[in-house]
Amino acid sequence: MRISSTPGACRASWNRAVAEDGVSESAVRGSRRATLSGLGAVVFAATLSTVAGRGAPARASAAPANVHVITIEGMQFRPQALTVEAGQQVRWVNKDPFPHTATADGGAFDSREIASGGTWNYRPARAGELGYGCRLHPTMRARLIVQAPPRSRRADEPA
Ligand SMILES: [Cu+2]
Repeated sequence: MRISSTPGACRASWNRAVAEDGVSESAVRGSRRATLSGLGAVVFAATLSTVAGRGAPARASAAPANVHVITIEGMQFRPQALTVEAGQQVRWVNKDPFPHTATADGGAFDSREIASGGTWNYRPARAGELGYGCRLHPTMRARLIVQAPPRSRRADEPA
C-alpha cells in the first residue's frame, strides 16, 4: 500500500476515493477504508471504556441504606452531630483535597489519615456520646451519638 507523504495529501486522496467510483484504485481504496474504519472502532471502544470508567466509581461510593455517612468537606464534618444505633456502620467520606482524621476523644476510635477522596468505616459497639475531631485540624469538631438498639430488635439479633 502506498503511504501518502503528508496528512493533507492523505485526506485529499481519501476524499477523492469517496467521491469517485473508479475501478483502477479500488484495491488501494479498499485497504484505506478498512484502516480508517478500524481506527474508528478503536476510538469508539476507548470512548465506551471511558464512560464505563466514569460510571463505576459513582456506583461503588453509593452507600447502602444501613450505612450512616459523614462527609468531610470544607474543613467540616457533616452532619456536626450524628445519632446512630450501636452496631450500625458509620462511614466518613473525605471530599477535601487533603487528608483528615476522625479521632474520638479518649481513643474510642481513630481513623488515622483519611486521604483525599478516601473513606473510613467504624461500627460503634456500645452506646454513648463520643466527641471527635481531626488531629490535623484542631478546629474540626463533631459528635457521634450512639444509642442502644431498641429492646425488641436486640432480642431478634444473635448475640
Ligand atoms: Cu482535618
